[in-house]
Amino acid sequence: MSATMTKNRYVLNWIDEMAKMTRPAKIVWIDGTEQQEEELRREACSTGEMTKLNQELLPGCYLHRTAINDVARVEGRTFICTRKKEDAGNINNWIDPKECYARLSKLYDGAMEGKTMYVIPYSMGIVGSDFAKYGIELTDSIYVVLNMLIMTRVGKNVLDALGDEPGFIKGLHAKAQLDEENRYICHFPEDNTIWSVNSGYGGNVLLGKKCFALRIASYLGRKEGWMAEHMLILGIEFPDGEIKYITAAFPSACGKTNLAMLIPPEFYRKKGFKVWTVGDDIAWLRIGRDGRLWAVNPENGFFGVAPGTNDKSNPNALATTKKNTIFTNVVENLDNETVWWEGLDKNPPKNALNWKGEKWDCTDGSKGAHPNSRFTAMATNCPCLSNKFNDPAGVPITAIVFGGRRARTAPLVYQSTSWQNGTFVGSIMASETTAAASGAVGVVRRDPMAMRPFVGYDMGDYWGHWLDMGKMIPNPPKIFHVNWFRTDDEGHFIWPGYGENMRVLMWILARCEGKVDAKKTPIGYVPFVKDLDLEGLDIDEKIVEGLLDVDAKLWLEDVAGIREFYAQVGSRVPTELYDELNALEDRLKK
Ligand code: OXD
Ligand code: MN
Repeated sequence: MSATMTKNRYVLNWIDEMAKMTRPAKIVWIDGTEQQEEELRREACSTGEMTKLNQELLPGCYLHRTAINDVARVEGRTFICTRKKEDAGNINNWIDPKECYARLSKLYDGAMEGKTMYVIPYSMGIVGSDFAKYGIELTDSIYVVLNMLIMTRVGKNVLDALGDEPGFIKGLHAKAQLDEENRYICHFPEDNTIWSVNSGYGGNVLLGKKCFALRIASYLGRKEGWMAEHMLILGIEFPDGEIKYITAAFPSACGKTNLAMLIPPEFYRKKGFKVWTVGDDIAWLRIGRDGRLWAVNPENGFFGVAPGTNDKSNPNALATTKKNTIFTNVVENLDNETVWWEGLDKNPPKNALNWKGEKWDCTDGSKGAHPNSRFTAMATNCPCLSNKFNDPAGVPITAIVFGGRRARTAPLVYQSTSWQNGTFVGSIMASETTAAASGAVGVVRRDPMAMRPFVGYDMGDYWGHWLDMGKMIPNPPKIFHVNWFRTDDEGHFIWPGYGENMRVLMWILARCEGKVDAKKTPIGYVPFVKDLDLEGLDIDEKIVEGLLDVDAKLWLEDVAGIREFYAQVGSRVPTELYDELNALEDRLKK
């Protein structure tokens, strides 16, 4: 056993117990030093777990391929194991914790024989800050260690900050046989515990991210009076230097990273506007002493979707991936040891391996990169990283934006009429599914607050917590909904999206400041076209009118879908949300 880095008996006893079950040949503590990280990279390359890329073109960059059956989050195999089934709710999968521990113990039994168990002490949030929460992940995967070193703050200082306390999240991960039938991503929120087995894919195994910073943290947030949300955080700097911050929740693979790193259209840039990224996936929100809602990004890196990332869609993300990045399931260009993915450019490599590691012929119509292929990149390499990224206080939030991928119903943007109505707007979010989770792609499903796969307790209680927070925040952000994805009859996106989304964000901020009027519709406030800044954009005002249109017939169909969904969520849906739904239906019928 390598030297321990703490005397905390809760930590040591737990590691002992887990090691007795998994029986690793040795235990290595991850200290966060560059020297240890480099040794691990070397070892991963020697076993083929990673491939070193061209160090002149992509310094510090590596490629990894997952198993072919292990390429996305597996919601069907993800469980919330509360003692009472009702506390996990109808939307989550549930197993009784005792039964789950017993079932998984069998899968973990001897799973690390002949292998190393790595002990990763990590912090979500800035070590020592009010927002920070600590975790320890035990894993037999160097890939996991190297990703966690990018995505979280790792090292001995985490254990020092924890001291002798028991308050850390206990995460156990073993790859085992990568057996799909026995893949489990299990959360025990009442025990601060996460057990993950038989997967090696990021969202299932980087336990600080979805498992801790969303599922366990949402549970803790309800208990402790704060919120953990699937939201990006960005700042818009005005020419006078003032910066206003927005959080936005979109379902997985719907452009959160692109919006977070948006480059303003030229005419805004010329006036001196800038956009700064605080986070691209997760926000932890607390009420500040000034009565506003403040947000931090608890992560330290980006685990972004590679396909579609290019120097037009997201030049900042692309620049971020040029060094110290781990690519997963992208194309390997054998001529110059670089990487490629669909949508990077129009020059797929001729001499290449696809994401499965097979020789790839880019003319045969097959995809080279997996649609959910990823980059794991350091936040500090991002050219537009906010100087508040490392500020322990976080940033004050002016507006919360919800968004989905909807071909028709939702207009380009609308504003809710109150916090309660905004909570309702979040609760009825719907989106067409993407490749970020296994299953069919392009099917509309309800994804409230983009948290359907990530709430660590009953969804109705979660909405109740939103309503309670609204009562506690003296000066709450205003709540909006956007939809960049309306399509025309041929299925083409109508709104240009990407950097042009800034125009919508500017309307949102103007509304927050009471600077512009809006049209009251049955669903909320919609912009007058004249108030959307369309300068320099080649789009007919009539088309923009169309994007803002609220079709009562489609919305009434949606109301029926919402009723079904609320019924599925069950008895804990707050009555306030039914009041909102009934009132919406009445307004639509008028
Ligand atoms: C992600 C996801 O990886 O939401 O962020 O799947
Ligand atoms: Mn996400």
